[in-house]
Amino acid sequence: MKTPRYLVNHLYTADPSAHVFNGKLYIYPSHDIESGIPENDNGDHFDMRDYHVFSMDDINGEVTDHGVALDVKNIPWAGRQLWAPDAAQKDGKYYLYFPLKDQNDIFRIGVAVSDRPEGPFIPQSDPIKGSHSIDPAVLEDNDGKYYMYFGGLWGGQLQRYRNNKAIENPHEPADNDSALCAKVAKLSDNMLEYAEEPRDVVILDENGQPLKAGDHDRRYFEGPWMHKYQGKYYFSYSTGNTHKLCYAVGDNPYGPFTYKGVILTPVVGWTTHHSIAEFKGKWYLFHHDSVPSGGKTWLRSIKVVELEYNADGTIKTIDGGGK
Ligand code: FUB
Repeated sequence: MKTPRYLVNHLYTADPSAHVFNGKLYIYPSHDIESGIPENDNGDHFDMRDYHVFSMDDINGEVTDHGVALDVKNIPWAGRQLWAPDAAQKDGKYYLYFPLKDQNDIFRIGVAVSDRPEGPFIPQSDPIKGSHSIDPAVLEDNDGKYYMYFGGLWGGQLQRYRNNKAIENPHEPADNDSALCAKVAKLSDNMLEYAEEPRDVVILDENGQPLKAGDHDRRYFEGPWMHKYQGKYYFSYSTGNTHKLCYAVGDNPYGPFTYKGVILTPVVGWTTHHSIAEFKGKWYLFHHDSVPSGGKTWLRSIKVVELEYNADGTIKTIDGGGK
């Protein structure tokens, strides 16, 4: 399969995080709805209220919708906006990580727990201590350690922080300064907390210099994902306002990572957000676009396409079909 295919058409879904648990493929997407809130740079129109989990036995087979796995009305600390989630498995338990604004309209990252990969998930009573911003993505490394990557600019509020502390006048750095970075933190043994202060995920250019804030074609914006291929760590992400999915490669989960190129050119819609998973010996890119809704940026549909590597470990660029 090299032509992207839509996975479901009975719901609008986005931000698909795919994992293989117990030999089956599970997808943890956002569930887009028509909220009636006008589109703005703060992303208020992405006013999602629950998650559904999907599973597949085969990449070309049927997609099972397991129904509502977590509802905002059951999250004790909830304000609004359930954005892009991810999941992890440890010792027979499943953890759903999700960004949500608290009652002060500040994005935090929450955890909900289940005995089953498809949920339902029971939310913890508070967000992860010290968490901020959006888009959690969890790597289970081969040594049994788990790392959470997160962060998003603009509506994702990353520009409100420096060194994990809120600043008085939220702003992005000047174009010639180093770009803001995604963050990474090792998770605690119980999977419910950060085991350390989140660190910067630094992306270097071809000269070994951190990407600049003005380098909108390559700098990190949101939607982090980490996968391992042939022993290397592939950090991939969205460039936001230039609408690309890019990647950078490093030797360990913390980086630094060296910029390598574009995985997916822009799609129809504004956001682009993905995950990468190996299933039955092939690699796949899960992503979304807004074609089925006629281009409504807040009503997206998830897709899958095979991902191919060149012999040197670089990824072959896929055409997203947008401009
Ligand atoms: O789905 C809401 C937000 O849009 C996600 O959290 C971002 O990554 C972007 O896809």
